[in-house]
Amino acid sequence: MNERARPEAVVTSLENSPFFMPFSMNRAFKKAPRMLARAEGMYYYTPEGRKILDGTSGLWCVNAGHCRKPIVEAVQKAVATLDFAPPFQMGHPAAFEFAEKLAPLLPKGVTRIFFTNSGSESVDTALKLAIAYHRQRGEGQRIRLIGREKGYHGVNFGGTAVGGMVGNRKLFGALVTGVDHMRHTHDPVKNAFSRGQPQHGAELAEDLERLCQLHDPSTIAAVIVEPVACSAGVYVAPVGYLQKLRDICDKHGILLIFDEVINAWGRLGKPFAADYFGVIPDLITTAKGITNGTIPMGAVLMKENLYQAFMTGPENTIEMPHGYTYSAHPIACAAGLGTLKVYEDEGLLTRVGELAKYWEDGAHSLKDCPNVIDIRNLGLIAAIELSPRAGVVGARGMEAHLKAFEKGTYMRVTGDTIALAPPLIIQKSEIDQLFGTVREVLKTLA
Ligand code: PXG
Ligand code: PLP
Repeated sequence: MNERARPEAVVTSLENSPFFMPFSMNRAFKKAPRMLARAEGMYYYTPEGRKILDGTSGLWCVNAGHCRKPIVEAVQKAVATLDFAPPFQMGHPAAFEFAEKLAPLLPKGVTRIFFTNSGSESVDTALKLAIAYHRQRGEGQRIRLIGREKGYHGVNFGGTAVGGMVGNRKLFGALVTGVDHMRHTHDPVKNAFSRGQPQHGAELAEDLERLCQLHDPSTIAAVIVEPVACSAGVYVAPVGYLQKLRDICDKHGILLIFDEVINAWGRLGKPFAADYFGVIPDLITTAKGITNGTIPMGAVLMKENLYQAFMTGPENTIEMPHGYTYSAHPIACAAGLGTLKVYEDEGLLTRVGELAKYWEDGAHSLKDCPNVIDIRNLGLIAAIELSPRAGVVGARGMEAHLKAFEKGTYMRVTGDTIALAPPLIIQKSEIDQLFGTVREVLKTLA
């Protein structure tokens, strides 16, 4: 591995850069940038050649590790063969091949795949499909959408509206009408330091029944939840909670959407969280790990009856007036096919089953560190929640992020919660290294 200094690549000043960085502290970053120049396997390398352990799979997406050869080669070949093909009223073989290869991996009864380019697009697509599905069946009054507090469903209008992270909503006005939210499931009094699924909180699903009674259930189109809510700080569905949601949805004819943008692709030791929890939703939104983060792509996966509801009427009509210029982009499909090959060859969609206990023990070993008020985990995901400094929520978390980067580890923080979800190829020695660094960082934090 080449760790030589590469002075030519070192950035001098970004202070006046025109780049408006997404979801970032632009001014602080441009004064003191943290740059990544290349990546391989479990590691990033800075322009100076410093080696950085990737503790959060990029942004929860690089499940097979970085720059994996089968994916890189598939993309190189694709870009030199068919740079673009129009996805409306035309096709290309890789789109059909990718859908064909994905189908056997989907949870039982989930059969059809609509391609998008991100998690946000998947969410807005799924919400539109839900409303349109009811309309197709003569229930056009079902237009309400139910999300949950602390939910993250991307940044498009629909996803922002059903999302439940206040900071992501407050700047954007009234968003979408007809949206309501269930309570979140975080109960630190009863559940702090739970290992895996919390024991308490199944009854919080009754909140959906309450909203049904408030709005009249026949006006509700769909409910969307993340089985493990990752962005807001890793909140795992309590034992029995998802099944209760499923039962209430069935009782009232409401569609259940699992947002598995992060939860899918082996993160919990199964291809999908629906498999892990044994609860099958009507629609699944996904993205990220579908191409290992290499090329942007997302997908909405649905049960057969959803697809069939649109396959009515004369054959010379467009059944679903929705889609993106880059839906099923040939290079994304190639990246997806390469990714599936790596997942399959290395058993990555189930590997976490063997690692989860070791990971859980590592995470909970940090319980004695200063300022730690909760630790949450499932599969290869862990959150270490720190108490906020008086009057400055997020400052301690951000400092942890900066110190970890100095010590050669990249990890996400949300507020004062450290969120870890490394590539699924991680070795036990690297798990030790990761939690060892977090321990060192926590010891030195004011
Ligand atoms: N739904 C869920 C559950 C997500 O986690 C999206 C939708 C949106 O996907 P796109 O591809 O449009 O970003 C996400 C994305 C973080 C973090 O650090 C999480 C996401 C994105 C960026 C940062 O928690 N999740
Ligand atoms: N990844 C892919 C793409 C698969 O098709 C399968 C199994 O069908 C798996 C992973 C599971 O791998 P294993 O059976 O080696 O655990």
